[in-house]
Order: sequence, then structure tokens, then C-alpha cells
Amino acid sequence: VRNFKIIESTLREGEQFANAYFSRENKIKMYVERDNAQSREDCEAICKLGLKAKILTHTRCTMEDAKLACDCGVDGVDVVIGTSQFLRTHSLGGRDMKAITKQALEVIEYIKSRGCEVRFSSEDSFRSDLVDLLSIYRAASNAGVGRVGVADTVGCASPRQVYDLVRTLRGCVNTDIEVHFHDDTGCAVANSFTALEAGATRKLALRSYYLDDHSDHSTYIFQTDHRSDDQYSLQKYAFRLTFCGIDIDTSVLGIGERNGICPLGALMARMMPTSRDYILSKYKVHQLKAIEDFVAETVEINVPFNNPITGFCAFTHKAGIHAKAILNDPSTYEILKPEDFGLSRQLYRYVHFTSRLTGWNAIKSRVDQLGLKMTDDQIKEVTAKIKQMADLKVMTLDESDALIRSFHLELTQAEA
Ligand code: HCA
Ligand code: CU
Repeated sequence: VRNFKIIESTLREGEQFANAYFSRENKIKMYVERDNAQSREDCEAICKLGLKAKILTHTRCTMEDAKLACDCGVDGVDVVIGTSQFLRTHSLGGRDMKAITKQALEVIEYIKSRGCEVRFSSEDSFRSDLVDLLSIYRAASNAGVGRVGVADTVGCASPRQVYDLVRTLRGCVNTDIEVHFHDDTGCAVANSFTALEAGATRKLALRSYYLDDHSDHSTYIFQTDHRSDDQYSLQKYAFRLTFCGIDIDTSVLGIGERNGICPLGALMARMMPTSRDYILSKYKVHQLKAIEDFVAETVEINVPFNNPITGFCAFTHKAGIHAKAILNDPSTYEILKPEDFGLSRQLYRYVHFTSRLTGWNAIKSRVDQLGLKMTDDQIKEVTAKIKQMADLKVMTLDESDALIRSFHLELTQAEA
């Protein structure tokens, strides 16, 4: 799977995390996608930095919000409106889909008239009626939005449901599809990956384009013969064979409303086995740990122990059988390479020597690291001592090193 983008939403969704209070300085360090209203001044400050990135803001799909958003000087506005019965009843004053669609189209038209790109998302997509959903996406797509978004606002979707919806939607719109998965039921990464499998495809866009509307991942098929003498219609009726991609919303460490959304690092880990070259060519993955540490510190949380890639034990091997194989060839028990992420083996993938499950190969490598000389038989002997000791108490690395050193000292003294 190659044709996807990762949308970094730590500043928008991430700010909805219970512990997040971002200062402007920190927002500028993390900038990417921003929401409006009371954050307007931060947004304006970010726009004025003249960064290379496209600055989008995320707002409710109302005229009032759209106006504020465009006034900030952003390049585009991502608008969202509830489409499920739950949200229409309890959040949008009981409005029906006809009224919702009308409002959406007005707002889209307005944002376009201000010269900004528009993206349109439905909120609570997976508890919305399928026909309603496809109708409003199609209307938005025909109104010229650059991308439509599916949001699993409550985290209820299963991978199979995601596959079905994205597949169906792929057939209805000629735009990129953005997906946004909350992690309430632990499926955010799986759902994001499944959306990619369902939706990233080469597709003949049926809308017409002008010749100068180029972008590098599109191939243009031009009408020739019967229109060839009329330059204007030749341009007007060029079709575009385009890669319609999937854009995945993530945030650093997955922070967001409740227990958050798809975590950036976990998604990168998930993409490595299938799209390693693509990920490495497009993203500076060796900065992942620094970004996670920065965000963790800002929102005062710990990086989870079992975090993919950067969790403290993500590249730690314990059982003797594993350790032996890892020392021969790390890919025996590792699907990810710590070096890809700029993590040093010494720090992030050490073999766990000090448990009763250890084996003599692991101890042999530790003996080498400590610069000591021992025969295999001697190493087997000291391994037995370590295992014995580890049966009695939890041993630290320092303690097992001390045991190895004193065993070695006894050997040299005996020789002398
Ligand atoms: C929210 C909004 C949103 C929007 C997602 C999107 C969601 O409820 O806070 O625009 O794609 O989860 O529905 O984050
Ligand atoms: Cu959300």
C-alpha cells in the first residue's frame, strides 16, 4: 500500500485530550492542523510564520465558524457536521438530513468563494444511515470539496465495517478520503490500515480538468480527434486518471478526546512490514522518539511501556531461545528494525540476561560486552549460577554483571 498520507492532528484532536494545555510556543513546535474560535490568534500566528506546510483549520460546518476560519489566513478549512441520529437529535437541534445537507453546501460554497480549499467530514459516520451518508458525501464531492472525511467519532467501528464503508464510498466520490478513528475499542490502528486496503486505488476521475491542473501523481488522458480543432474544449474535457488516496488522521501518542485516536507511531509501525520504502522515503521516522517525548512531557504523561517502536521494552528480548536467535539475526524475532527509527541497539534492544529464562548464548554475549575472556564451559557454569540466583530473587543487570565479574575474578585467581 503506497498511496496514502498521514495527517498529524495533535494540535486539533490532541488538544481535546484531558491533559492537554498547549502554550502558543508549544503549538508552534507541533503545528499542523488547528481549530478556531478562542485559538484564532494562535492560528493567525502560525499562518504568519510562512511555513512550508499547508495550514488547514478544522471547524464546525457553520457560516459563523467558516468566516472566522477564512479570516485567519489559512490555506484551507476542514468542516465537520454530525450525520447520525444521535448527533442530529442531541447536538444539532433535531435537524433532518435535508437541512444538514443544505447547510453543508452553503458553507462549502462560501469557503470556496474566499479562495480556500474545503474538506468535508461527517461526524459519527459509522452510526449514520448509509444512504444519508453517501448522499451527503456525493453532494459535497460534486460541490468541489478536495476531500471527504469519514469519522468514527465514538470508536465503535470494526475493521470489517470500515472496509465495507470505505470501499463503497470509493465508488461514489472522486476525491481523496480522509479517515479518523477513535480508539475506544482498541481498533484505531487496525481500522486505519483497513481503510487503506479498501480505498487507495487508481481511479479514472470523471470530472473534467484543465491542462494546467497538474499534480505529480496524476496521468492525464486527453480527448483528441473530434475535439482537436477546438483548443478550449480540448482542455476542458481532459479527464484525469488519478490516484485517489486515503489520508489517515493521527496524533502523537494517539492523544485526543477520551482515550484518543490512531497513534502516529503505531501507524508507522503497522505500515513498515508492507510499505517500508515508502515510509522511509516520505517521513523522517528517526524523529519519532523525540516528538513523542516532547508531547509526553508537554501533556505530562509517560510513553506507554508497550508503545510500538518506542515503548521501553519494544526491542527487549528475554527468553534464552529468543536471545540466542536475535544475536544470530535480529529478524528472527523482530519485524521492525530499531535502526530505521534512529534507535541504537545498545539502548533500545538489549538482550535481557538476568532472568531465570536466560540461556548461555545471551550470557556469552554479555561476557563479550564486558570485555572478559571465558571458555564456553565456564560461561555455562556462570549461566547456571545466574539462573539459580534469578530463581531466588529479581536480579538487576548490575547484579548479574557483578556475579559474572566475581566468577571471572575467581577463575583468574585460580589460574595464578
Ligand atoms: C469531534 C470531531 C471529530 C472530527 C473528525 C473529522 C470526530 O467529535 O471532536 O473531522 O474528521 O471525531 O468526529 O474529531
Ligand atoms: Cu475525533
